Amino acid sequence: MADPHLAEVDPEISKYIADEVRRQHEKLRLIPSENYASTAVMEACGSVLNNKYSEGYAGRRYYEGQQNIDAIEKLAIERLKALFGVDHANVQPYSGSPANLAVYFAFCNPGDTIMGMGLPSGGHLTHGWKVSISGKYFNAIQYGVRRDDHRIDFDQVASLAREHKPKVLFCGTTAYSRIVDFPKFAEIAREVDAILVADIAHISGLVAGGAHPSPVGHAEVISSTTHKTFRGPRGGMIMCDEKHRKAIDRAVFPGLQGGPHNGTTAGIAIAAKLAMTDEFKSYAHAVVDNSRTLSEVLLSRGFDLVTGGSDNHLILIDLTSKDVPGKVAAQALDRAGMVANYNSVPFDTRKPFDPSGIRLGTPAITSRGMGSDEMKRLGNWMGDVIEDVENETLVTRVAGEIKDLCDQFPAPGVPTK
Ligand code: DSN
Repeated sequence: MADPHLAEVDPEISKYIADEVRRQHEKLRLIPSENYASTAVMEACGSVLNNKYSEGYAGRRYYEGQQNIDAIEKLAIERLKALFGVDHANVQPYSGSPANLAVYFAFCNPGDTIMGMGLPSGGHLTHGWKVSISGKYFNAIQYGVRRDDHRIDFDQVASLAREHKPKVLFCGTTAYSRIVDFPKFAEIAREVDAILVADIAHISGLVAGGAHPSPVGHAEVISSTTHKTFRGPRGGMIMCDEKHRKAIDRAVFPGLQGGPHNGTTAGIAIAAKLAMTDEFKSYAHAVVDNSRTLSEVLLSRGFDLVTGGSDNHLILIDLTSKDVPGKVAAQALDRAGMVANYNSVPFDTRKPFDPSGIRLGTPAITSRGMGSDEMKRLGNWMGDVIEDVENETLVTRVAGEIKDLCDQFPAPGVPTK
């Protein structure tokens, strides 16, 4: 059977991919949940592993021909156990949302009480927000941040937990720029006999690299995506104490999913191997250093940062004082070569589709090797554009300067030729 290359089979898709390569090269990608996976990870994801079905777990599959897949999945699991210091890892969840759904399925029945951080405060949809299955199928109690400093309101977490006695207490965030205090959550979970689940999707690379405290020893279950600060493939993982191994494995398969995506499993194994290196530890710390530097420049430009700064990879800006809606700012920044996302801020008076803030982060630009000097330039470009959003001459000039900068910092996994 003829087997021509993509450019010949489907020139339209081929062109879009080529355009995306260019976009990912010549813009500063600031969406904090995005990154550049390494070439090695990309190779595994695009390999023949795509062609194999492997329902079940290593040594207990429902299909033959698993000689290589079993070895790959075992390697991924062993490396994650060593890297994070956990008893068990399941690497089959298709991504973060299915991972969290599997956690609920492992421990809860429909109607049970669960608790998580509300989306408007920086939690994730799957932590019980009303439009998600986690908010519809469970009695979801939502905690938030304090009005005065926008930090997690632990008095509220404790009083809601005592009142509602959730089976599962989720901690972990998607739009929160500070350290998550896992020991404090664990204390509350213990008091009400809840299972503490730490969703470290955003920070798993920082945890692996020692740039954010680990939830291990505090949370009995840890869920994550694998493609954010962890720099792996698009995927998910659940790590847990030995006592929960069976419940988690059963919930993922056959509870929720069919065959695992084996190319992704290999990508997770590779990412875990890379995350054990000193180079990765330096990367994780550089992500945080860059976020701090960028925060300082933005503060010096008069921006109002939620919580007043950042000690992780992420910055949330409330643009109310600049009198520019988040969406307008995000669109102008994109035209100028800086890709962030518009985002609600805590206690936002605007609607989620047209909110007051923008969210940005340093994982991807740090993967390109950018550092303090580049953060200073970036903060000032952002200030210039947001303070003059309709100035297309400025936007074009900044986009050109950013392209020149990007040419000096090739991105991992993005072919330049
Ligand atoms: N976790 C989301 C984000 O932070 O972008 C995606 O689900």
